[in-house]
Amino acid sequence: MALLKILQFPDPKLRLRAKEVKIFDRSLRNTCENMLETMYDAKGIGLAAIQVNILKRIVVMDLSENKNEPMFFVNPEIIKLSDDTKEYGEGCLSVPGIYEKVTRPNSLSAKYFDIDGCEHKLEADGLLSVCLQHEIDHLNGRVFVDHLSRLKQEKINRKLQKERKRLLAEA
Ligand code: GNR
Ligand code: NI
Repeated sequence: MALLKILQFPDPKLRLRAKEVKIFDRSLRNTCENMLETMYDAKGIGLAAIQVNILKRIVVMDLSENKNEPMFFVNPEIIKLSDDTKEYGEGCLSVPGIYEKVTRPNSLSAKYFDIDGCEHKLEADGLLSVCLQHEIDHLNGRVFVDHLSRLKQEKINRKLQKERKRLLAEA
């Protein structure tokens, strides 16, 4: 197992579209394990492969209290989003220190493959719905700040720039 480096917004690599997984083998299992370890280490509840510079449609997640219920979604696809929406305070491991309310469809149905290549269907609301939408956005080159107003985005960019300057001065 290995810890992977998490790309930081606004890295242009976070804007690419991840490619479908076609082969379900040991290497996929290995990638999933490393992603899970990286996610737990960073205290996140989800991680998309693109965030660790792997351009594949893979998502790992663990929404459990005791961090002992890992979930893997390969080639996840949203089938339907509800018309009703809900606001939820989101953060992202690729945008550290930024937390903002995002409005998204409240519930969804989706399909995905598990690690062994078996297809599953899923209905979700609550945190699973929020997190799946957040992660599938990543696979399509989107970041949660894209959902915010221009004004908020500019504020976030200024804050991140300031923070980077501070870190550079420190070094
Ligand atoms: O750790 C995370 N927490 C979180 C909180 C609210 C909505 C979405 C998330 S996902 C995020 C981890 C992450 O960046 N996944 O891409
Ligand atoms: Ni994220």
